[in-house]
Amino acid sequence: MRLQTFTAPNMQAAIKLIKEELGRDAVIVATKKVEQPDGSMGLEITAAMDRPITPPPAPVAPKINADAGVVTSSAEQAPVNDDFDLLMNGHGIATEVSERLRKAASGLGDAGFSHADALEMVLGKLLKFQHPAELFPCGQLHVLVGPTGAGKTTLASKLALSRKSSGQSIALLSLDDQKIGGFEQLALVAEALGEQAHLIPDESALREAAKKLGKRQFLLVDTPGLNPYDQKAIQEFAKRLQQLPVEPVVHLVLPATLDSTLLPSMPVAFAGLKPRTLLFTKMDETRHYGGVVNVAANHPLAVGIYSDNPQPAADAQPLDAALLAQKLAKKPTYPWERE
Ligand SMILES: Nc1nc2c(ncn2[C@@H]2O[C@H](COP(=O)(O)OP(=O)(O)O)[C@@H](O)[C@H]2O)c(=O)[nH]1
Ligand SMILES: [Mg+2]
Repeated sequence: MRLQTFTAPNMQAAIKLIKEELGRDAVIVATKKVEQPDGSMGLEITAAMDRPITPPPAPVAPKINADAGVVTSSAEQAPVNDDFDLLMNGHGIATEVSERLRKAASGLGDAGFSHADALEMVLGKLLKFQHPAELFPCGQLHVLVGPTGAGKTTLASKLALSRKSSGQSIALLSLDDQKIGGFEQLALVAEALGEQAHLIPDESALREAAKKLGKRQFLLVDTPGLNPYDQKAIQEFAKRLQQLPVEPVVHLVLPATLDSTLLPSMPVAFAGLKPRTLLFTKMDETRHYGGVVNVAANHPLAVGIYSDNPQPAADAQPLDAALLAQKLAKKPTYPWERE
C-alpha cells in the first residue's frame, strides 16, 4: 500500500486532488485540520492506494528505546520493518494479522506517522470499535457470557455501579445458580445501590422477577461460566437464553490473559449464544495484547470496554484504537522484568 498526504482548503478540493493524483481507487485513511500557507484553515488528508506510486524508499530501522521498551515516535522514524514484526510477534499477534498491520502501518510510516499513530489508524479500520454507550444501549437486556472465572460477575458489578451513578434505573439478574458465592457478590452490589438482584434458576423464577422489575433503563444478566470445549452445555445454555422475555444483547467476556492462539477461538466456541460484542477483562494481568487483537480482528464483534481491576467498585475502562495502539507500541514484558 502507498500513501500520500495532500493539503487542500476543503474536502471537495482534496477529493479532486486525490483523484487526479492517485486515481479513483484511492481511499482516505486520515484527515486533520491544518493552517495553510496563507494563514487560513485547511485540511491535511492522507490517502492510500494499493499500487505503488513511486519505488518504495530503502528501509531504515525504527528506533526502539530499550530502557523504556517503547518504540519511538519521532517524525523521522523509519518505515515499519523487521523490528515491527518482532514487536508484533512478541505480543503474540498471529502472522496473518501482523502481516495486515505491517502492510498498512508501513505505508503510514513512510508518510511520517509514528508507530503508535500508524497502529491507531490501522487498528481503527481493522477492529470494530464502539463507544461503551453504543455497546450497552438503554432499554435492552444485556447478558454477559463467557468461560469460568473470566470476570463476568465483577464486570456486571462495575457496569451496574457506573450506570447507577450516572442516574439510570437498573436491574440485576443472575442465571448463575452454580458458582458458590457468585450470586451473593452481585446481591451485595445491588444492595449497596439500593436495588435488588434476582437469582433466576428456572422459568418460574424469571416470571416472578419480571413482575417485580417494572421498567428499568439498564437490565443486566450475569451467567454461569461455560467450558468452551463443552458444546453440549453451551447449547443447553442457549435454550435458557431463549426463555428470556426479550431477545438479549449477548456480550462475550474474555480474559486478556488467555493464550493468544486460544482467544480467537472463543467466539467460535460461544457462537451458539450469538454474542454481539467482546469485553476484555484482566488487562492489568498481562503486557501481551496479541490475543486481544487476534480475536477482535478475526471476528466482526464490537469492542469498546475493558476491565483492569479485580475490584467490583472500580470502573470498567473504554477501549479505543488509540489506547490499544499505545499498549501494542510498548515492548511486551514478563512479570519478572522491570517496566
Ligand atoms: N486482576 C484482575 N482481576 C479480575 C478482573 N476482573 C475480575 N477479576 C478477578 O477474577 C476473579 C473471577 O472473577 P468473577 O467476576 O468471579 O468471574 P466469573 O466467574 O466470570 O463471574 C475474581 O477474583 C475477580 O476479582 C480484572 O479486570 N483484573
Ligand atoms: Mg460469576
